[in-house]
Parts: sequence; C-alpha cells; structure tokens
Amino acid sequence: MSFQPFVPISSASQISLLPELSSEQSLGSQAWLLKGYALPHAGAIFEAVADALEGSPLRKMSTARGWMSVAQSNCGAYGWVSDRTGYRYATSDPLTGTPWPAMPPVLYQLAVNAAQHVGFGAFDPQACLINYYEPGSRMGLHQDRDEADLKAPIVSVSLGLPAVFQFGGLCRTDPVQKVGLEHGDVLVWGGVDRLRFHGVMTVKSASSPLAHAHRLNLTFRRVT
Ligand code: MD3
Ligand code: FE
Repeated sequence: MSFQPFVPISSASQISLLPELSSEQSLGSQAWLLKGYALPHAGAIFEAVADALEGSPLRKMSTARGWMSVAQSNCGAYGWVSDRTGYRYATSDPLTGTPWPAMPPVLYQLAVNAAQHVGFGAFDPQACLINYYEPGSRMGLHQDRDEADLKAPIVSVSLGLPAVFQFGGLCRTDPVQKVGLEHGDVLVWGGVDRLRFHGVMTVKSASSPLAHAHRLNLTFRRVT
C-alpha cells in the first residue's frame, strides 16, 4: 500500500490571517471540532507519517466480518490491530514482528496541544492509529472501547480529501449528526462523549486534479 505525501495548498502565514479557519465548534458537551487547527503543521505531519510508515507500512486489516476498506498502521508504544479473532492493542506490529515506530514528537505535541486547547490537560497519548482512505473507503458506525482508560480523551486529525463524519449517540440506533471534516481539522472528545458511536461515510474522489487524492486520519489514544 503506497502512501502519497502531498504539499499543503495554503501556507501557514496565510492561514493565521483567517481566524474563522481555526474556530472551534462544539459537537457535544465534551466534543469539539477545531477547524483548521492542524493546517500550519500539515507538511511536518505528512513527513512524520511517511517516516513512521517506513517502519510499519500501511495494510488493510481483517475483522471477524471481512476486510476493512481503510488501510492502517500505527506509531507509538501501542498500536490498534484487528484480525479474524477480534481487535486489540499490541506493542509490536504483527506484520514486521517488531515494535511500532515511535510516535514522532510533532504528532505527539499536536495531540497534546489540541486536548489542552479544549480543557483536557495532561493528555499523554500512547497510540497513534494511522487511517488511510482511498476513494470508496469508509468506516462503519462503531464505538472506541478497546482502551482500558476511558477517562482520557481522544484526538483525531484529518488531512487530505474531505469526508462526512457521522456522530451518533451511546446506542447504535441513536440518530447521527453529520459533520464535514476537511484538511487540517482536529476533533477532540472525551468525558460523556467518549463512547459515542461514530463512523465515516464513503470517501469521494476529488473533482480537481490539484486536490489531494486520499484522506489521512490520525487518531491519538491513551490505552492503559
Ligand atoms: C467522536 N476514525 O479510527 S476519528 C477510528 O476519521 C475512527 O478515520 C475515524 O473512528 C476516521 O476509530 C473518525 C474521529 C472520532 C473518533 C471517535 C469518536 C470522533 C469520535 C468517538 C466518539 C465521539
Ligand atoms: Fe473510532
């Protein structure tokens, strides 16, 4: 699975002049969308992710119900893995048999800062799941509940192609709110919103040849 790094279209100096691009939206009482929060760091994030993927490449994992359409890898002390027997966190990459690449400082710091920005102090993420969507990829409605520490927040960074995120309730059948996620957006959620069902609708290809060709999502979690 190849990873195509891409250059940010706008420069950081242009972005900082547009306060509306870094506004925060509240999605729940403890869930926030930080529009454009990661934009100034997009280039550095792509480089850091490309480095990590040299140690642990992208791969499509299997589940009890079939193959995932999203290609994934991890960096950090723990990585989220799935196979036909279920989901778990592992300290080694089952593909290489070696520990996951270390979490690059630029990724760690971005996650810590974003959590701090909305009031989650002292977030110390141990796992960064790298989700790579090609057009046609999706992530069905699910809860993130494989972590022993459900008190810590989760931070997710979206880059590249836009997607429609589904933000549901605590029951699978609760109505979902649809939220557009764009290049540079960061989501932070925890507390009462930590176990909400969520998913990503099928990613559409870009209409412009100058646009990004894939969607990259980084999800930072405390595991133990
Ligand atoms: C809000 N990834 O890897 S991240 C996942 O965009 C995952 O690739 C999605 O869900 C992605 O598990 C969405 C944003 C997100 C994740 C979990 C949440 C938002 C959430 C849990 C509760 C509330
Ligand atoms: Fe999730």
